Amino acid sequence: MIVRRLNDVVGTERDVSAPTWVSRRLLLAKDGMGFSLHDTVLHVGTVTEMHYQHHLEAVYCVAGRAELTDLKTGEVHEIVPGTLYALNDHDHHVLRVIEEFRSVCVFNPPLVGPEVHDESGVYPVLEAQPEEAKEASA
Ligand code: 9YT
Repeated sequence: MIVRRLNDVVGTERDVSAPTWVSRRLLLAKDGMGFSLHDTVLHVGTVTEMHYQHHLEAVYCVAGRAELTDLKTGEVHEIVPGTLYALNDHDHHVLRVIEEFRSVCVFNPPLVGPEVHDESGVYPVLEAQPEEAKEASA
């Protein structure tokens, strides 16, 4: 069983930042769950374009407010606490944050750890390194 707290993760290699967000990766590929789970905050006033071509992602908003635009259809959704959106078709989308936006994000396949968006809003597919190999190279 894994019991892990946000405080255990903050300031470690599981705490990953990009210009518009910070993602605390509570579960990663190496935890063996088949998905990763993040506590992610997007900063107020930011606009983030994303296109997860290699991953499926579900985002459950727990605080704040954002406007989500589906860049294929032009459809716009208000995302507030209690709202889930699932990118079940690798949907190209943009999130405009109106109030600091906090969410629980789940990725399949799981992130390995350090992924951030490239210039097209894509996350790369990284190979998970077995724990023993990492210890040996440290
Ligand atoms: C809501 C969203 O997708 N934010 C970007 C960061 C990403 N979800 C992550 O790695 O936690």
